Amino acid sequence: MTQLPLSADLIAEANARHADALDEDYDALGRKLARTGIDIEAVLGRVAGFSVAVPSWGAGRGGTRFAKFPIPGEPTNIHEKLEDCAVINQLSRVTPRVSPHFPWDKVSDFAALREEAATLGLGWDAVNSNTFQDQRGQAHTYANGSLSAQDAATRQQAVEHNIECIEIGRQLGSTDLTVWVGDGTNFPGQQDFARSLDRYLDAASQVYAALPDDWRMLLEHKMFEPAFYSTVISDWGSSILAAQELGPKAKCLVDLGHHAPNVNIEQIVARLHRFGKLGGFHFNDSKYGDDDLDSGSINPHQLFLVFNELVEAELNPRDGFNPSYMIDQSHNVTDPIESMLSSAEAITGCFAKALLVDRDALHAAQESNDTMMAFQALRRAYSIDVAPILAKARVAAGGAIDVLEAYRLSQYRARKAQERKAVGLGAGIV
Ligand SMILES: [Mn+2]
Repeated sequence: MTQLPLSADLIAEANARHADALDEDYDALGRKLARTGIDIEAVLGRVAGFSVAVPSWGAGRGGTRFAKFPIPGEPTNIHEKLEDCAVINQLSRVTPRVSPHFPWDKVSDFAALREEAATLGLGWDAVNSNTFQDQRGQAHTYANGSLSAQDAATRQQAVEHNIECIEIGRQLGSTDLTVWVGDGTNFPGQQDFARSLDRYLDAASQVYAALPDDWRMLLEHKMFEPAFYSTVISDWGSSILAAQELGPKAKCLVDLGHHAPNVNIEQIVARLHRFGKLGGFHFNDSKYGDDDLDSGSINPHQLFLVFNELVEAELNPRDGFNPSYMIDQSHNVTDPIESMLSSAEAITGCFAKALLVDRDALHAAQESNDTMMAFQALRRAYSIDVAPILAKARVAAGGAIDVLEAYRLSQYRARKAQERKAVGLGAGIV
């Protein structure tokens, strides 16, 4: 029996106030799309089938390297985080899975945690290991790296932690392990580039060997931070080389914020897919070199172009196409639930716009070197307001027409501020 956190009546009452306007907008959009041969109901069906996971850590207020400013009612453990994730999914109906992080989300009974999530209408996405910080009681420090550390016992500890994450994931019903290591250097000469990668590959292959048959190991690259001179898995080149060496179950995970500014990420998506190595995607946005801002808040056109490649990839599957989509942001100045509601809508909206691209026209223009018409095929889709399709999909699934309005009407955060213990101050993480 599912027990969702918000009152269904409250959502229904809020929706009733917008229902007529939504019908009007949806019908008008349907007529507009029909003129170009697009069946809005078919698009609605695809949007209804779309989903993106939310990270458990995203439910709390993030922080910068300098400070974290908690808000009253913030979750302080995995149970409270799940409840918040359930609110996001109840309103948006597009975030039915949570991606946990260990050891942060560790509990004594994972079967019970799986059940708890199911009661809230949630499943589990990729499990994330953490070898970028030391935990209390840990035998060996990660100060000089984890899977690539010079010290063999430290590497072994990092391998064992990843294998433990796989075991936890099996209990939760996950089938992906996401591995991101902060390993790298802050000074030229600090480490040998080749030997540190050798050590990483050797340790990662031990993790790979522990993967169940139906699991994937998603390698997440990041250009810099916490290491500021060099990072072991710094870019998609290092990532795909490592994934190819590890084996078919190893795939690359692209995090939008983990590249140099202005890098053509949509082309990276196409490249990784071409070689059957695109395993997952982390959504966020950035202005400079961060990976923290809300999806689509800075460069929504880039998000659309990424989805254009993802839809193209879906139509041309090579070695299968089943990427794991997740929001990965740090909410420093907003209520995390509101940020993830807004981001889920931005992400789904770009997916919907990518579906509206006239692929035949695009491909014909490409084949005949008609540059302007190829570009216009994308431009036309990008300029369409797909909000009525998204809202219709949400309502049909029990969600809200206006997710932020319904959330604020629910007074959820104020209620949690009364129930939950306060979060301590301190520096943030990632
Ligand atoms: Mn990420």
